[in-house]
Amino acid sequence: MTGPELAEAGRLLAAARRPVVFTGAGMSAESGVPTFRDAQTGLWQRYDPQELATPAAFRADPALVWGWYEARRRGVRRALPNPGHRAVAAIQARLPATVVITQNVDDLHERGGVPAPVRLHGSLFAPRCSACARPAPLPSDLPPPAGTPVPGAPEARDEAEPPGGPVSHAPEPQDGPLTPPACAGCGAPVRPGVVWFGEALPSAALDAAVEAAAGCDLLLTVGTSALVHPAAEIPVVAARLGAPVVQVNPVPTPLDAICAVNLRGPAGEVLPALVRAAWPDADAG
Ligand code: BV8
Ligand code: ZN
Repeated sequence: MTGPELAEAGRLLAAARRPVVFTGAGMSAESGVPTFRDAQTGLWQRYDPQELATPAAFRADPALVWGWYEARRRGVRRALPNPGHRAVAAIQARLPATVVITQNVDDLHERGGVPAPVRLHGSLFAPRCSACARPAPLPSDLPPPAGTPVPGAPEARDEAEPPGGPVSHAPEPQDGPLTPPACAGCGAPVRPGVVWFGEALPSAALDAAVEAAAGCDLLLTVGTSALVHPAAEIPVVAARLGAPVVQVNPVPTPLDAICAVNLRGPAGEVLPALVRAAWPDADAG
């Protein structure tokens, strides 16, 4: 990607001191993690994610919902951070005041070099009891994240692996309903540590996100359709308070109108180019 938009976005990033990077599912698309817009595969294709990701669905069929999250957890474990994730880490390395806010429940920001993103919708890797909220252990047979050297295992997959080409070393259990474990404390079913539709966002995360957006001098929104609320309001908070908003998305979204620059392309290509445009000497990660 080149052109005047990229140059302008690079100028805005180079001038920023307190940027916010706000990400959605598109950030992880090139790592092979399906977005919410992408059709589901296998058993899950007949379910609407927005229906499965609800307390009602878990009450009605805990094994179906737990199985879905287990399948997503394994998918993320097989995935690798893409050059977009590493570019976000490069921005934070260059500007330590950078706040990364994500709607994603995968751990690719952390594995891509951003230690503590603000998680608005929770994580696939923080199960807890559905009754007493006691944290629960991850399933013992969960494979380690791709790229993690496994002693004695065939050569661990290296970064050169084509992005999005998930390769699993462990045979995958049947992809389907799975009875959730019981809480070690009260015996109730364990649930995924994510925010379901109809549930309130964690107030600490939401407050931190609003505060960062209100105080930023640039907001970079990456790979979100901006249809899910209240998360979709975060870029609007920044724009209302005068910060320029730069969007990275291959297609237009409801945020187009508030953006100073719209960069139409995939995050894994655009973000490294943006870092190079801002800091020609920088290693984009
Ligand atoms: C709540 C965790 C109340 C679970 C998720 C106001 C207006 C309208 C509706 C509402 C409203 N306020 C509340 C609602 C209801 C609802 C909502 O927003 N509904 C929408 C659908 C209309 N919100 C809620 O229910 C929220 N809770 O309101 O509670 C309350 C308050 C107090 C007390 C009690 C209750 C909770 C919402 C959170 C739900 N949980 N995730 C899980 O993951 O399983 S949301 C989930 O979906 C994601 O986290 C994410 O937020 C969203 C998906 O959006 P995106 O990430 O943007 O992804 P999407 O697939 O849509 O788009 C991908 C984009 O990437 C596309 O634009 C594509 O072009 C682009 N792209 C593709 N490839 C690339 C790319 N971009 C760059 N590079 C690429 N390579
Ligand atoms: Zn419990």
